[in-house]
Amino acid sequence: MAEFVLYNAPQSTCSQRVRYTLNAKGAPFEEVKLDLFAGDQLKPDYLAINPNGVVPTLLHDGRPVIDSAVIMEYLDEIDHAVPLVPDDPVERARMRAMIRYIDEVPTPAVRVPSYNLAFLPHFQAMSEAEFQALCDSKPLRREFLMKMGRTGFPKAEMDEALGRLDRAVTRMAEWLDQSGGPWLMGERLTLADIAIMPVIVRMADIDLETSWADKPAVARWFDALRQTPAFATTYYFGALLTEKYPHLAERRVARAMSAR
Ligand SMILES: N[C@@H](CCC(=O)N[C@@H](CS)C(=O)NCC(=O)O)C(=O)O
Repeated sequence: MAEFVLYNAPQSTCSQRVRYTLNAKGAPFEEVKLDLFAGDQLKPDYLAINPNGVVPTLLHDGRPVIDSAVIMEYLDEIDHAVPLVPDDPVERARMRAMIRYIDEVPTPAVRVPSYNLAFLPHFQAMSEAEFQALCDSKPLRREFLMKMGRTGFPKAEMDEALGRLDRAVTRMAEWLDQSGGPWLMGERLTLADIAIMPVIVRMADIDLETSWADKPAVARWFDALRQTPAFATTYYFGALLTEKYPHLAERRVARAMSAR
C-alpha cells in the first residue's frame, strides 16, 4: 500500500483541497475515486474509515485522517519541506480563523447552487420512497437533501446562498487588500488560499464569476492560483461540473452568446 491513499471524488470541492495540498507538497499518493451517486461513500467498508459517509479520507500508512481542513493541516504538520502555513503562531491562528470562516460561510453556501444546477436531475429520477431512503442513509446531509427535495431549493434559499457567497468574496477582497497579495496572507500561499480555492473554482464553473467583476484583487488571485503547478494536477479533466454535465456547459455558451 502507498504511504498516502486518498479516497475522494474528482468534482468534490472538499477533495480538491486535499488533492491540491498533496500536489503542492509534491507528495505522491494513490487516488481512489468514489462514485458519490452510486453511494460508494455509504458502503460499510468506507464508513468504517469515515463514519460521516463523505469524502475525502486520507489513509496515511493505513491510518485514516478525515475532514478536508483537518487533513490539510495534518499534511502540513508532517511535512515542513514545503510550508503552507505562516511561521508566526499569531498569523497561524489568523489563518485558522480564515479557514473556519470559509467552512462556515461560503463552503456550505456553494452547495445550494451546485445541487440546484447540476445534481438535481439525478434525484428527480428517483421515486419519492427511494429519495427518502437516500436522505435517511446520509450521516451528515439528511436534512440538507430533504430541504432540497425533488423540486430543488426554493428561490429564497438560492438568494440567501448567493448573498453569502458574495459576502465571502467581499471578505476575500478585504484579506487581499490587507495582505497586499498575491495570496490571502501575503507572499506565502497558505492553507487559507487552498481552503477557499474550490469555492471560487465552482463559482466560476457555474457562471457566478460576476461576483468578483468589480474586485480585481480576487481576479488576480485566481489567475495566480491557476498558474501554480498544483492547480493543473488537481483539476484534471472531469474535476469541473461543466466537464461532466453537458447541460451546464450549454448553459454557459447560451449565456455568453446572449451577452454579446
Ligand atoms: N467537512 C467535510 C465535508 C465533506 C463533504 O461534504 N464531502 C462531500 C463532497 S464535497 C461528500 O462526500 N458528499 C457525499 C454525500 O453527500 O453523500 C470535509 O471538509 O471533509
